[in-house]
Amino acid sequence: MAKKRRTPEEYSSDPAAQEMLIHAEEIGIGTAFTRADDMAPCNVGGAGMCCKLCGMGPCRLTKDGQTGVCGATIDTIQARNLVRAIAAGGAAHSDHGRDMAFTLKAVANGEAEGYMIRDIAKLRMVAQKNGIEIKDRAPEEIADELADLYIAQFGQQRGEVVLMKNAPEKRQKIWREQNVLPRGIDREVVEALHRTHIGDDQDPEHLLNHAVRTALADGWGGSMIATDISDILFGTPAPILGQANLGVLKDDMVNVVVHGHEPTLSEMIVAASQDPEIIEYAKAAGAKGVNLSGICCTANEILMRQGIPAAGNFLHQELSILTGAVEAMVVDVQCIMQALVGLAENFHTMVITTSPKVKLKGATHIEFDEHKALTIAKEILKTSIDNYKNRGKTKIPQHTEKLIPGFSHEYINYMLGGSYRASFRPLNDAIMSGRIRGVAAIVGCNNPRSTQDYLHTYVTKKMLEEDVLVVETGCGAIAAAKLGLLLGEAGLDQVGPGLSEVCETIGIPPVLHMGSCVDNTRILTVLTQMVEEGGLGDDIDQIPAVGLAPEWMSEKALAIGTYCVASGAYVMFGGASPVSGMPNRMEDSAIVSKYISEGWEDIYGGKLEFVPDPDEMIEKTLKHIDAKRAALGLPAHDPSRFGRGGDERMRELEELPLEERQAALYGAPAD
Ligand code: NFS
Repeated sequence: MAKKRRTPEEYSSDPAAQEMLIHAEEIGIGTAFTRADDMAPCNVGGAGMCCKLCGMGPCRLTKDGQTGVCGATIDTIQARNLVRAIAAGGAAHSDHGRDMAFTLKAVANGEAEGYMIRDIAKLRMVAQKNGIEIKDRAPEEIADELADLYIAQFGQQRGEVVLMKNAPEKRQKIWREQNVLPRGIDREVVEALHRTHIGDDQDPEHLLNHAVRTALADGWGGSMIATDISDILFGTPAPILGQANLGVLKDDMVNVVVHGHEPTLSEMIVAASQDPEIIEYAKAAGAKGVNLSGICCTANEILMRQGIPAAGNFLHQELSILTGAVEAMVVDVQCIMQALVGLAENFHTMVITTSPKVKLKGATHIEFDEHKALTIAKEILKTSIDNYKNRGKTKIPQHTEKLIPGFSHEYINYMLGGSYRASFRPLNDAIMSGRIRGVAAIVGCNNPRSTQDYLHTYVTKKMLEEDVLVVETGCGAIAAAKLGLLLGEAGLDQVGPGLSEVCETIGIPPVLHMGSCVDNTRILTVLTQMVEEGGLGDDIDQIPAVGLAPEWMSEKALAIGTYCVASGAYVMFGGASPVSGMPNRMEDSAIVSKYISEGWEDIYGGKLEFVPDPDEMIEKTLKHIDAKRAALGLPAHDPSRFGRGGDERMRELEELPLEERQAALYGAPAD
């Protein structure tokens, strides 16, 4: 019997997606949305209660007191599964960082065709922070030494990963005391795999300790390396006008969609697409030119640096092919659905894999090599252009929204004080005065088990009403973009009065797009700089801030959540918990959930919780922010104090008798 299908509105809150899903149904093609309907998730595995680490199992633990064949208890099994997921997520981010480091090395040595060091100021800043001499040295020389230092962090066996020093002093002390400072990035991932092998580490708390160490190696290690080097090679992002959603595809142009994560390839495709030779080639094929757009974090990388439009987030990858207007989808690593190849066979679209690490059966493989990047990028584009003639009927939903991405921590610092007074002071002051109640980082994926973009945008909108400044990355940022929440002053009427005052004064949108998922490290840097600026405590856990991943699905999200918790943040995930257990049936299956929440909070001041109900997530967020405000001795959030424009307020004051006016302006005189 066919499973019950959800309606297009239940699948996605994005009208472009709804249109494409209706189209898919009409032409009888399945997508992740319908596959999610057809595939009921396994309750036992989903709750983390299945162990398949050895050949004596898989062991499904469903009764109180039951153990695996080896005697493993439910909490050990859940902890092991979580550690493995975090190791995989951290490995993905960090391997991306490693590739960036090798590219930097090649650029420094003049061996990387087409690349250059675009942001010398950032190179010098990062090098100096890492103790590398910068005086009287050429950028290439500095870059070479920095590349060597960063490459060494992966294989380092002893000591501490150098980037850990970027965290507040107090935080580093906690990590040192807990013995969770990563020694080397690869070492922690390997040890995570070793410890979770049959018959190794079987103390859940001890295992979860290593989950923290592995996640820290990602957040303050591999991911931070990826962000630093991307900025050095391609420029530190600054606000730029962009567009998002499927309407960015063009009927009269060769549409090439780049999808995945690493900017090394996508940046070169951007460069190649502007090459006169390629434009001519496209024109000779009967098109007006090449129209590039991005999906997932690749979209974020080229959107925030080059203003290249984003065709969409994770769940848009299939939908973009369904338009029939995509000549090629060029992918590298991570978040690429295997279903793309089968889907593309219904159209003329070529799926082109490029990474030596990622192949899909049936896709065209054009392997990328940073030493010959521009040549390969041109080859990819020519192959895509050659495919234009095969295009059939198209159906491009006419939905796009403008956005302003590009709020790197450097830019936030600059915009708050200008070149001469760049500082986080105004942000801290706005939080201390109560204009900004707190900060929420809303990040992470789409998940076809919930309505696409709905949770992201619902929670974001509620936060804004409550004067909570929102920063976003990854697919969450694209969700907000598609809804028009990342636009200057356009949405300020829906923003709380205090936050709206701040946004108007500085001239920023109330939701700041900070980049891709590896760029969550920018959020760590902002939090650290807020601590250093003073007035909000002496460690990250004291700042009135939360991290939310309402529609998470990837192991990378678990790694991010964990390093944020270890850094002191309260992190809530929506959707299902991979360690939920079945507490009603098996009491011990709640041990791990309790430990990553209350246990980690005792140690790190941050906690990890899974909260499927968005209203509960919002309530908990505000409660946490208010509690942190109270602990810092800051005034309680009171929106009635803010929100009237300066002129309006002056006119009101003019009506008052002199004494009252003075009291209102300067406070009541002291007795
Ligand atoms: Ni992040 Fe970026 Fe998107 Fe989720 Fe995938 S693209 S690295 S994992 S789905 S946010």
